[in-house]
Amino acid sequence: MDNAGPTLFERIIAREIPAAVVYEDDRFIAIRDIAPKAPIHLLVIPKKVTARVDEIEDAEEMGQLWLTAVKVARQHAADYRLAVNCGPGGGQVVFHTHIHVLAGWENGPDSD
Ligand code: DGP
Repeated sequence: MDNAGPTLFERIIAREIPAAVVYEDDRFIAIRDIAPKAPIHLLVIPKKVTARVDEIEDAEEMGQLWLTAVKVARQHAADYRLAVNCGPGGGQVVFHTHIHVLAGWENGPDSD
């Protein structure tokens, strides 16, 4: 990470920017995506900042991130898609690691 100042998601965690928070504990926050690409579209975000998921080297940290994403997903849907965009070429635009939780389609993700 460089020292370019707080990330967008750090500012959301600090309540400097409003967001619809659906889950929070001491290590993670989950919010509704501002531009949803599914009927349910959440972002699960570690409070410990890394720019992209492949910067997380600690297995416990990585495990807790995915366990939290699954927990949050199950709180909203029985079936869901978890997705990570990694780097500009992977579609990432916010460089603070996050997992997308996408769900709520009538007949699966390719039905709408
Ligand atoms: P990615 O492409 O993986 O970096 O996804 C970033 C997501 O963040 C994108 O789906 C839109 C969402 N997003 C961007 N700005 C905001 C914001 O200010 N608030 C919320 N809740 N979501 C945002």
